[in-house]
Amino acid sequence: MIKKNIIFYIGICILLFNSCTKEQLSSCSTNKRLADCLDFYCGNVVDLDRMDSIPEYASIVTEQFNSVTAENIMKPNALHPTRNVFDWEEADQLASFCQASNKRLHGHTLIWHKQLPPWMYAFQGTKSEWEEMMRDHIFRIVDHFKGKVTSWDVINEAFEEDGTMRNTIWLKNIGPSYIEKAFQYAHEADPDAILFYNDYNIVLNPIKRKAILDLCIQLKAKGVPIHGIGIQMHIFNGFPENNDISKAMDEIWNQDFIIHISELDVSINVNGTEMPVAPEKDLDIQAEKYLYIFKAYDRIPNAYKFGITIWGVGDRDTWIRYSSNRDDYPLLFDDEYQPKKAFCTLISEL
Ligand code: 9MR
Repeated sequence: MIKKNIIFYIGICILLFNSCTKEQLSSCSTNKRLADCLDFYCGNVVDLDRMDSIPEYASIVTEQFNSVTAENIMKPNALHPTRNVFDWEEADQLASFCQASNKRLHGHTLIWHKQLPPWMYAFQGTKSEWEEMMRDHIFRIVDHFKGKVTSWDVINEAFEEDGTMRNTIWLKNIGPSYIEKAFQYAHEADPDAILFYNDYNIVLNPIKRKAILDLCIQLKAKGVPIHGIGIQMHIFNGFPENNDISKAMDEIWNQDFIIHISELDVSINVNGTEMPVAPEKDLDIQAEKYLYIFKAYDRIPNAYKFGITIWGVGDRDTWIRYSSNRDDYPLLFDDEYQPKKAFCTLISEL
């Protein structure tokens, strides 16, 4: 059930919110919508528990963004917990929220090596049985969300840093063709869905970028329905260099692939030192980095802009703190959900 407070926020924000006009830009206020400052979609990842229990979180998601990615509830272990059972409940709630608040929903992710249900890791079968299992997984999910989910990360993180294909259960049991098959199954289920290959270190690592791009070009030439590349963009204040960010984007759209900056966050603590408070100077650098990325993205041709998705709302929500176990402040809002320098800079400069 979609909770009442979410519906309440949708109503309030329609009444209160100003669009992003130049006259209103003198102060940093969350009464200006980030999405209104842009002519491309701007999204965030959503966690339904936080949506329901933290009003500030819910209001930022509802008010500032016009696109949504599920942080975890549309991954294989959540949607497909046992061989013949799919669990749509939470993802359906999210889809209803997106429909009610007029937000685009991006599906993340169909095929990955992580967050798979135990039965999938343990599956035994011939190559064709594996293909059939993968087809059933993809087809049933994409078909269920047809008309509600605009786009899918069909394949997530299939390459290693040295440019070889990651030795996942999919590669081991089906072979390299699992990638093109996955795109075909998704396309069969929803011919209107925009289909992405999504990965990290695409900017930082030219070897990995080339391997991904080469494969995508080759598949597209064969008629495989692969439309875009998701550049996750989990980056740092100091790197990658700004020029490299633009160069990587240019290389991708020049090959006729739509670009989704799909998981943006800008870490300020590369060394993982103790950092109980975010230093002002680092937050200033972070703001410039965010601004550069948004401006560089804005410069690519409109036809190739799928949008930018930020990977978390307030700093306290970031995956970096609990996955990498380090102090960090990589997002647009602080631990109390107040706008940071990065948010204010985007609102005033874009
Ligand atoms: O943010 C997600 C976090 O809550 C999960 O614990 C983690 C598990 O692997 O996945 C995080 O999201 C990842 C995304 O699905 C794929 N790219 C990297 C993201 C950060 O790890």
